[in-house]
Amino acid sequence: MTGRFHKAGIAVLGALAWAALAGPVQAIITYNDLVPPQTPNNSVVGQWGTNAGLVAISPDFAITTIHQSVPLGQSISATYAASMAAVYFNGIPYYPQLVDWGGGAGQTADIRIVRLYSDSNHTTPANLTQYVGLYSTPNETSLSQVVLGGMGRTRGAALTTSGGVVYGYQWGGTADNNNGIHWATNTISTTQYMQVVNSSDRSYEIGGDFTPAGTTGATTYEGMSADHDSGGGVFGQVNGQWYVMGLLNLVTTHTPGAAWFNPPDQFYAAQVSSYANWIYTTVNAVDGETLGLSPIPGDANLDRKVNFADYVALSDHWLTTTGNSWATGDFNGDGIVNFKDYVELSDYWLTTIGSLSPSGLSTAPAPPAPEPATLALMALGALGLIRRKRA
Ligand SMILES: [Ca+2]
Ligand SMILES: [Ca+2]
Repeated sequence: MTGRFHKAGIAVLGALAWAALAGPVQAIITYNDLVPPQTPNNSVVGQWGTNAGLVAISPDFAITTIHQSVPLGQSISATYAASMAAVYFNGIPYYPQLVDWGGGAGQTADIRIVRLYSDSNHTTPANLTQYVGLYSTPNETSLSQVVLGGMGRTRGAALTTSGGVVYGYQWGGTADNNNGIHWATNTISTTQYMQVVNSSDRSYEIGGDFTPAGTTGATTYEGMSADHDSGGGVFGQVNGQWYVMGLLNLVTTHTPGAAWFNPPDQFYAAQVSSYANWIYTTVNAVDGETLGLSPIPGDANLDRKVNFADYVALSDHWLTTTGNSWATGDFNGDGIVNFKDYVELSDYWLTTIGSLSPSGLSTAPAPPAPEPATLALMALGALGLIRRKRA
Protein backbone atom coordinates (compact mmCIF):
# COMPACT_ATOMS: atom_id res chain seq x y z
CA MET A 1 0.00 0.00 0.00
CA THR A 2 2.77 2.41 0.81
CA GLY A 3 4.20 1.86 -2.66
CA ARG A 4 1.21 3.35 -4.37
CA PHE A 5 0.46 5.86 -1.64
CA HIS A 6 3.44 7.92 -2.68
CA LYS A 7 2.19 11.22 -1.35
CA ALA A 8 -0.73 12.79 0.40
CA GLY A 9 -2.06 15.89 -1.31
CA ILE A 10 -3.86 18.63 0.48
CA ALA A 11 -7.47 18.43 -0.47
CA VAL A 12 -8.37 22.05 -0.06
CA LEU A 13 -5.76 23.66 -2.28
CA GLY A 14 -6.43 25.17 -5.67
CA ALA A 15 -9.05 24.81 -8.32
CA LEU A 16 -7.94 22.11 -10.70
CA ALA A 17 -7.65 22.90 -14.39
CA TRP A 18 -10.03 20.39 -15.84
CA ALA A 19 -13.55 20.50 -17.13
CA ALA A 20 -16.35 20.24 -14.65
CA LEU A 21 -18.09 16.90 -14.87
CA ALA A 22 -21.76 16.42 -14.49
CA GLY A 23 -22.27 14.05 -11.61
CA PRO A 24 -24.55 12.90 -8.86
CA VAL A 25 -25.00 14.99 -5.78
CA GLN A 26 -23.55 13.09 -2.90
CA ALA A 27 -20.16 13.75 -1.35
CA ILE A 28 -18.03 13.47 0.78
CA ILE A 29 -17.44 10.80 -1.89
CA THR A 30 -19.59 7.74 -1.30
CA TYR A 31 -20.54 4.69 -3.34
CA ASN A 32 -24.12 5.86 -3.50
CA ASP A 33 -26.33 8.74 -2.52
CA LEU A 34 -27.48 7.28 0.78
CA VAL A 35 -27.04 9.44 3.88
CA PRO A 36 -26.07 7.89 7.22
CA PRO A 37 -29.13 7.83 9.47
CA GLN A 38 -27.14 9.06 12.45
CA THR A 39 -25.01 12.18 12.08
CA PRO A 40 -24.38 15.38 14.02
CA ASN A 41 -26.80 18.22 13.24
CA ASN A 42 -26.22 19.72 9.77
CA SER A 43 -25.49 23.09 11.38
CA VAL A 44 -22.46 21.76 13.28
CA VAL A 45 -20.29 22.08 10.15
CA GLY A 46 -20.11 25.55 8.61
CA GLN A 47 -18.75 26.97 5.36
CA TRP A 48 -15.33 28.66 5.44
CA GLY A 49 -15.05 30.92 2.43
CA THR A 50 -15.50 29.07 -0.84
CA ASN A 51 -13.15 26.18 -0.24
CA ALA A 52 -13.35 24.75 3.28
CA GLY A 53 -15.40 24.20 6.40
CA LEU A 54 -15.25 24.66 10.16
CA VAL A 55 -16.73 22.82 13.14
CA ALA A 56 -18.64 24.53 15.97
CA ILE A 57 -17.43 23.42 19.42
CA SER A 58 -19.42 25.84 21.59
CA PRO A 59 -21.92 28.69 21.15
CA ASP A 60 -19.12 31.11 20.30
CA PHE A 61 -16.11 29.07 19.21
CA ALA A 62 -15.16 26.86 16.26
CA ILE A 63 -12.11 25.04 14.98
CA THR A 64 -10.84 24.67 11.42
CA THR A 65 -7.66 23.78 9.59
CA ILE A 66 -5.05 26.43 8.73
CA HIS A 67 -3.74 25.19 5.41
CA GLN A 68 -6.57 26.68 3.33
CA SER A 69 -4.66 29.94 3.78
CA VAL A 70 -1.13 28.62 3.28
CA PRO A 71 0.63 28.26 -0.11
CA LEU A 72 2.34 24.92 -0.62
CA GLY A 73 5.87 24.96 0.67
CA GLN A 74 5.23 27.71 3.21
CA SER A 75 5.18 27.09 6.90
CA ILE A 76 1.99 27.58 8.85
CA SER A 77 2.80 30.97 10.33
CA ALA A 78 0.73 33.38 12.38
CA THR A 79 0.28 35.46 9.24
CA TYR A 80 -1.48 32.65 7.48
CA ALA A 81 -3.32 31.51 10.56
CA ALA A 82 -4.80 34.99 10.90
CA SER A 83 -6.21 34.89 7.38
CA MET A 84 -9.93 34.98 7.85
CA ALA A 85 -12.86 34.48 5.55
CA ALA A 86 -16.59 34.88 6.01
CA VAL A 87 -18.14 31.81 7.57
CA TYR A 88 -21.68 30.53 7.36
CA PHE A 89 -23.58 28.14 9.58
CA ASN A 90 -26.90 27.06 8.11
CA GLY A 91 -26.63 29.95 5.64
CA ILE A 92 -26.25 32.61 8.35
CA PRO A 93 -23.04 34.71 8.26
CA TYR A 94 -20.67 34.91 11.21
CA TYR A 95 -17.43 36.83 11.60
CA PRO A 96 -14.41 35.02 13.01
CA GLN A 97 -11.53 36.30 15.11
CA LEU A 98 -8.36 34.26 15.48
CA VAL A 99 -7.87 33.00 19.04
CA ASP A 100 -4.89 30.67 18.65
CA TRP A 101 -3.41 28.22 16.19
CA GLY A 102 -0.94 25.35 15.81
CA GLY A 103 -1.71 23.30 18.92
CA GLY A 104 0.32 25.15 21.55
CA ALA A 105 3.96 25.97 22.13
CA GLY A 106 6.31 24.17 19.77
CA GLN A 107 3.48 22.51 17.86
CA THR A 108 2.61 22.88 14.17
CA ALA A 109 -0.81 21.29 14.11
CA ASP A 110 -3.14 22.12 11.24
CA ILE A 111 -5.75 23.51 13.63
CA ARG A 112 -6.83 27.03 14.47
CA ILE A 113 -9.36 28.18 17.03
CA VAL A 114 -11.69 31.02 16.11
CA ARG A 115 -14.18 33.04 18.11
CA LEU A 116 -17.36 33.84 16.23
CA TYR A 117 -19.50 36.96 16.24
CA SER A 118 -22.76 37.75 14.50
CA ASP A 119 -21.56 41.20 13.43
CA SER A 120 -18.51 42.34 11.52
CA ASN A 121 -17.42 44.64 14.35
CA HIS A 122 -16.93 41.59 16.57
CA THR A 123 -19.17 42.84 19.36
CA THR A 124 -22.16 40.44 19.44
CA PRO A 125 -21.30 36.80 20.21
CA ALA A 126 -22.48 34.23 17.65
CA ASN A 127 -24.50 32.23 20.18
CA LEU A 128 -24.75 29.13 17.99
CA THR A 129 -27.26 26.54 19.12
CA GLN A 130 -25.66 23.51 17.43
CA TYR A 131 -22.15 22.36 18.33
CA VAL A 132 -20.22 19.27 19.37
CA GLY A 133 -17.76 18.40 22.14
CA LEU A 134 -14.08 17.52 21.83
CA TYR A 135 -13.10 13.87 21.55
CA SER A 136 -10.64 13.56 24.40
CA THR A 137 -9.12 10.07 24.41
CA PRO A 138 -6.68 8.72 21.79
CA ASN A 139 -8.56 5.48 21.13
CA GLU A 140 -10.12 6.45 17.80
CA THR A 141 -9.11 3.19 16.15
CA SER A 142 -11.18 1.21 18.65
CA LEU A 143 -14.48 2.72 17.50
CA SER A 144 -16.54 0.56 15.18
CA GLN A 145 -17.65 3.54 13.12
CA VAL A 146 -17.11 7.28 12.72
CA VAL A 147 -18.95 9.90 10.66
CA LEU A 148 -17.30 12.24 8.15
CA GLY A 149 -18.91 15.60 7.38
CA GLY A 150 -17.68 18.19 4.90
CA MET A 151 -18.57 20.81 2.33
CA GLY A 152 -16.27 19.60 -0.45
CA ARG A 153 -16.70 18.42 -4.00
CA THR A 154 -19.38 15.97 -4.93
CA ARG A 155 -19.04 12.65 -6.67
CA GLY A 156 -18.24 12.86 -10.37
CA ALA A 157 -18.02 10.26 -13.11
CA ALA A 158 -17.21 6.66 -12.25
CA LEU A 159 -13.72 5.42 -13.07
CA THR A 160 -13.73 2.02 -14.73
CA THR A 161 -11.13 -0.49 -15.75
CA SER A 162 -10.87 -1.64 -19.37
CA GLY A 163 -13.05 -4.51 -18.23
CA GLY A 164 -15.77 -2.13 -17.07
CA VAL A 165 -15.23 -2.56 -13.34
CA VAL A 166 -15.73 0.60 -11.27
CA TYR A 167 -12.75 1.33 -9.01
CA GLY A 168 -13.43 4.92 -7.97
CA TYR A 169 -15.02 8.26 -8.78
CA GLN A 170 -13.69 11.51 -10.10
CA TRP A 171 -14.29 14.58 -7.97
CA GLY A 172 -17.21 16.64 -9.23
CA GLY A 173 -16.73 20.12 -10.62
CA THR A 174 -16.05 23.22 -8.56
CA ALA A 175 -19.69 24.25 -8.96
CA ASP A 176 -20.45 21.47 -6.51
CA ASN A 177 -18.20 22.96 -3.87
CA ASN A 178 -19.43 24.37 -0.60
CA ASN A 179 -23.10 24.14 -1.45
CA GLY A 180 -24.03 22.06 1.54
CA ILE A 181 -22.96 19.52 4.10
CA HIS A 182 -22.39 15.91 3.06
CA TRP A 183 -22.01 12.91 5.34
CA ALA A 184 -20.51 9.43 5.18
CA THR A 185 -19.27 6.74 7.55
CA ASN A 186 -15.88 5.09 7.85
CA THR A 187 -13.50 3.72 10.46
CA ILE A 188 -10.22 5.07 11.81
CA SER A 189 -7.41 2.62 11.11
CA THR A 190 -4.29 4.64 11.90
CA THR A 191 -2.83 7.46 13.96
CA GLN A 192 0.30 9.21 12.72
CA TYR A 193 2.48 12.26 13.31
CA MET A 194 2.88 13.48 9.75
CA GLN A 195 3.58 16.30 7.37
CA VAL A 196 0.74 18.61 6.42
CA VAL A 197 1.98 21.54 4.30
CA ASN A 198 5.66 22.32 4.74
CA SER A 199 8.13 19.59 5.59
CA SER A 200 8.59 21.18 9.00
CA ASP A 201 4.87 21.36 9.75
CA ARG A 202 3.48 18.22 11.28
CA SER A 203 0.24 17.29 12.94
CA TYR A 204 -0.91 14.32 14.93
CA GLU A 205 -3.44 12.81 12.55
CA ILE A 206 -6.04 10.08 12.39
CA GLY A 207 -6.69 8.30 9.12
CA GLY A 208 -8.71 5.68 7.33
CA ASP A 209 -9.30 4.01 3.96
CA PHE A 210 -12.02 4.19 1.32
CA THR A 211 -12.72 0.48 1.72
CA PRO A 212 -14.49 -1.26 -1.18
CA ALA A 213 -18.19 -1.84 -0.57
CA GLY A 214 -19.05 -5.35 0.50
CA THR A 215 -15.56 -6.19 1.71
CA THR A 216 -14.43 -6.66 5.29
CA GLY A 217 -14.21 -3.38 7.13
CA ALA A 218 -16.44 -1.34 4.83
CA THR A 219 -19.10 0.58 6.70
CA THR A 220 -22.66 0.80 5.37
CA TYR A 221 -22.33 4.41 4.24
CA GLU A 222 -18.63 4.24 3.48
CA GLY A 223 -17.10 7.40 2.10
CA MET A 224 -14.04 9.61 2.17
CA SER A 225 -13.15 13.26 1.90
CA ALA A 226 -12.50 15.18 -1.33
CA ASP A 227 -11.18 18.56 -2.40
CA HIS A 228 -12.50 21.40 -0.21
CA ASP A 229 -13.64 19.12 2.62
CA SER A 230 -10.78 20.54 4.72
CA GLY A 231 -11.92 21.91 8.03
CA GLY A 232 -14.88 19.57 8.04
CA GLY A 233 -14.97 16.95 10.73
CA VAL A 234 -14.59 13.35 11.71
CA PHE A 235 -17.18 12.72 14.42
CA GLY A 236 -17.82 10.03 16.96
CA GLN A 237 -20.84 9.37 19.12
CA VAL A 238 -20.22 8.43 22.74
CA ASN A 239 -23.01 7.85 25.23
CA GLY A 240 -25.48 9.51 22.89
CA GLN A 241 -23.48 12.70 22.34
CA TRP A 242 -21.46 13.78 19.29
CA TYR A 243 -17.80 14.76 19.50
CA VAL A 244 -15.36 16.00 16.87
CA MET A 245 -12.31 13.73 16.72
CA GLY A 246 -10.58 15.18 13.67
CA LEU A 247 -10.46 18.03 11.16
CA LEU A 248 -10.28 16.65 7.61
CA ASN A 249 -7.13 17.85 5.86
CA LEU A 250 -5.37 15.28 3.65
CA VAL A 251 -6.29 12.73 0.99
CA THR A 252 -4.47 10.55 -1.50
CA THR A 253 -3.77 12.49 -4.68
CA HIS A 254 -4.71 11.65 -8.27
CA THR A 255 -4.64 13.76 -11.43
CA PRO A 256 -7.33 14.75 -12.04
CA GLY A 257 -8.66 14.54 -8.51
CA ALA A 258 -10.53 11.37 -7.64
CA ALA A 259 -11.42 8.99 -4.86
CA TRP A 260 -10.39 5.38 -5.46
CA PHE A 261 -11.65 2.47 -3.43
CA ASN A 262 -9.74 -0.20 -5.33
CA PRO A 263 -7.01 0.04 -4.26
CA PRO A 264 -8.29 2.07 -1.30
CA ASP A 265 -7.36 5.73 -1.03
CA GLN A 266 -6.51 7.21 2.35
CA PHE A 267 -7.89 10.23 4.16
CA TYR A 268 -6.47 11.98 7.20
CA ALA A 269 -7.68 14.49 9.75
CA ALA A 270 -5.87 16.50 12.43
CA GLN A 271 -6.38 14.51 15.63
CA VAL A 272 -8.45 16.47 18.12
CA SER A 273 -7.63 14.24 21.12
CA SER A 274 -3.95 15.19 20.81
CA TYR A 275 -4.84 18.86 21.01
CA ALA A 276 -7.98 18.73 23.17
CA ASN A 277 -6.12 20.03 26.21
CA TRP A 278 -4.85 23.03 24.22
CA ILE A 279 -8.26 23.74 22.67
CA TYR A 280 -10.05 23.40 25.99
CA THR A 281 -7.70 25.56 28.02
CA THR A 282 -7.34 28.18 25.28
CA VAL A 283 -11.08 28.69 24.93
CA ASN A 284 -11.58 28.58 28.68
CA ALA A 285 -8.94 31.28 29.16
CA VAL A 286 -10.68 33.63 26.71
CA ASP A 287 -14.08 33.87 28.35
CA GLY A 288 -14.44 31.04 30.83
CA GLU A 289 -16.42 28.89 28.44
CA THR A 290 -16.32 25.19 29.29
CA LEU A 291 -16.23 22.82 26.32
CA GLY A 292 -17.74 19.36 26.27
CA LEU A 293 -15.25 16.51 26.51
CA SER A 294 -16.01 12.94 25.50
CA PRO A 295 -16.32 10.51 28.42
CA ILE A 296 -13.32 8.40 29.27
CA PRO A 297 -13.91 4.77 28.25
CA GLY A 298 -14.84 2.91 31.40
CA ASP A 299 -16.06 5.97 33.30
CA ALA A 300 -19.58 4.68 33.92
CA ASN A 301 -20.54 7.40 36.42
CA LEU A 302 -19.00 10.22 34.33
CA ASP A 303 -16.87 11.69 37.12
CA ARG A 304 -13.84 11.65 34.76
CA LYS A 305 -12.11 9.00 36.85
CA VAL A 306 -12.02 5.30 35.97
CA ASN A 307 -11.96 3.46 39.25
CA PHE A 308 -13.69 0.89 41.44
CA ALA A 309 -17.07 2.65 41.33
CA ASP A 310 -17.12 2.17 37.56
CA TYR A 311 -15.97 -1.40 37.86
CA VAL A 312 -18.89 -2.13 40.18
CA ALA A 313 -21.35 -0.69 37.64
CA LEU A 314 -19.95 -3.01 34.99
CA SER A 315 -19.72 -6.00 37.29
CA ASP A 316 -23.35 -5.61 38.42
CA HIS A 317 -24.49 -5.96 34.81
CA TRP A 318 -21.94 -8.48 33.64
CA LEU A 319 -23.17 -10.53 30.66
CA THR A 320 -26.62 -8.93 30.72
CA THR A 321 -28.15 -8.10 27.36
CA THR A 322 -31.11 -5.84 28.13
CA GLY A 323 -31.56 -2.38 29.57
CA ASN A 324 -27.90 -1.48 29.29
CA SER A 325 -26.31 1.91 28.76
CA TRP A 326 -23.04 3.69 29.39
CA ALA A 327 -24.01 3.93 33.07
CA THR A 328 -24.29 0.13 33.35
CA GLY A 329 -20.92 -0.54 31.75
CA ASP A 330 -21.91 -0.89 28.08
CA PHE A 331 -19.14 1.39 26.87
CA ASN A 332 -19.20 0.29 23.22
CA GLY A 333 -22.95 0.72 22.93
CA ASP A 334 -23.75 -2.77 21.61
CA GLY A 335 -26.33 -3.45 24.35
CA ILE A 336 -24.26 -6.14 26.02
CA VAL A 337 -21.95 -5.79 29.01
CA ASN A 338 -19.11 -8.16 28.30
CA PHE A 339 -15.39 -8.52 27.82
CA LYS A 340 -15.28 -5.82 25.12
CA ASP A 341 -16.50 -3.27 27.66
CA TYR A 342 -14.20 -4.64 30.30
CA VAL A 343 -11.24 -4.12 27.99
CA GLU A 344 -12.17 -0.45 27.57
CA LEU A 345 -12.39 0.02 31.32
CA SER A 346 -9.17 -1.87 31.79
CA ASP A 347 -7.34 0.26 29.22
CA TYR A 348 -8.22 3.42 31.14
CA TRP A 349 -8.08 1.95 34.66
CA LEU A 350 -7.21 4.62 37.23
CA THR A 351 -7.11 7.28 34.53
CA THR A 352 -8.21 10.66 35.84
CA ILE A 353 -9.08 13.62 33.65
CA GLY A 354 -10.45 16.60 35.52
CA SER A 355 -13.55 18.12 34.00
CA LEU A 356 -12.55 21.73 34.62
CA SER A 357 -8.80 21.48 34.31
CA PRO A 358 -8.06 18.54 32.05
CA SER A 359 -4.29 18.73 32.40
CA GLY A 360 -4.22 14.96 32.41
CA LEU A 361 -5.52 14.77 28.85
CA SER A 362 -3.25 12.67 26.72
CA THR A 363 -1.31 14.56 24.11
CA ALA A 364 0.03 11.49 22.34
CA PRO A 365 -1.80 9.43 19.74
CA ALA A 366 -0.67 6.11 21.15
CA PRO A 367 -2.91 4.32 23.62
CA PRO A 368 -1.82 4.46 27.25
CA ALA A 369 0.73 1.91 28.34
CA PRO A 370 -0.58 -1.01 30.38
CA GLU A 371 -0.31 -0.34 34.06
CA PRO A 372 0.39 -2.74 36.90
CA ALA A 373 -3.07 -1.93 38.22
CA THR A 374 -4.53 -3.76 35.23
CA LEU A 375 -3.39 -7.01 36.72
CA ALA A 376 -5.22 -6.27 39.94
CA LEU A 377 -8.31 -5.47 37.95
CA MET A 378 -8.06 -8.74 36.10
CA ALA A 379 -8.08 -10.52 39.44
CA LEU A 380 -11.10 -8.56 40.59
CA GLY A 381 -12.83 -9.42 37.34
CA ALA A 382 -12.33 -13.09 37.95
CA LEU A 383 -13.79 -12.74 41.43
CA GLY A 384 -16.77 -10.91 39.98
CA LEU A 385 -17.44 -13.69 37.54
CA ILE A 386 -17.30 -16.33 40.25
CA ARG A 387 -19.69 -14.34 42.42
CA ARG A 388 -22.10 -14.03 39.52
CA LYS A 389 -22.13 -17.71 38.83
CA ARG A 390 -22.98 -18.51 42.44
CA ALA A 391 -25.74 -15.95 42.61
CA1 LIG B 1 -15.90 7.16 37.25
CA1 LIG C 1 -20.95 -3.57 25.24
